[in-house]
Amino acid sequence: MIKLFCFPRSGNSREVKIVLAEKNVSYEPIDIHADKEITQSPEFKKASPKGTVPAIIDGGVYLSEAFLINQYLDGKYPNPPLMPPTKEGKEEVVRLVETLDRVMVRNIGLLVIECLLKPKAEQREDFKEKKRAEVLKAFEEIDRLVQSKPYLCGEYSLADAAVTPHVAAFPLLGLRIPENLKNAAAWFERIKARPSFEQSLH
Ligand SMILES: N[C@@H](CCC(=O)N[C@@H](CS)C(=O)NCC(=O)O)C(=O)O
Repeated sequence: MIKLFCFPRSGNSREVKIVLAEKNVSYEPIDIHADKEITQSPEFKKASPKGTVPAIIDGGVYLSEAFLINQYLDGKYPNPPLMPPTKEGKEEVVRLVETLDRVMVRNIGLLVIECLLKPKAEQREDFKEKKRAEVLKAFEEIDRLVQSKPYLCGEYSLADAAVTPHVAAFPLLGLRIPENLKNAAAWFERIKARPSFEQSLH
């Protein structure tokens, strides 16, 4: 069975949990915060040389980075497919995930640190406002993408899985989907209605 190194509140780990749920693949979650020795183990270090989660061990395969893991899973468990069938379609998903990671997901990560991990007295309000504005700017692109299709690249794909946990964290970060972005709001309702949303919570 696949071993997934993770911790319950890790958004990046949830990206992988979503894909495992979509594909109905069972796995053994290993909470790296449950025991300090886990991160010191040769197994974890081999799976995740940078020490980040998610990371997996699947037989002889050791892999980290959420999107790389998800591409691996999509190849190994092709049903249901979470990548478009054509080369151009696949390239579009990869490009979009890379772009959204740069312009949105990283800024959400910085907001998590600033809003949730720092003591209140050390939090910089101006920094939070700047990052919130950058996230919402990027969100306009999501609204545009789902204007005429149900999901970011047409059918539900790894691109949707890649951003779901980070959008789900909005309320914790003083963010909400702006009312004028009705397409994006409807897209996120569709995402939340998928069983993988609840199944990936823990
Ligand atoms: N680009 C990586 C980011 C992984 C990452 O930053 N994970 C966080 C948890 S959400 C982590 O492991 N933080 C602990 C650390 O950096 O030591 C991915 O997509 O997997």
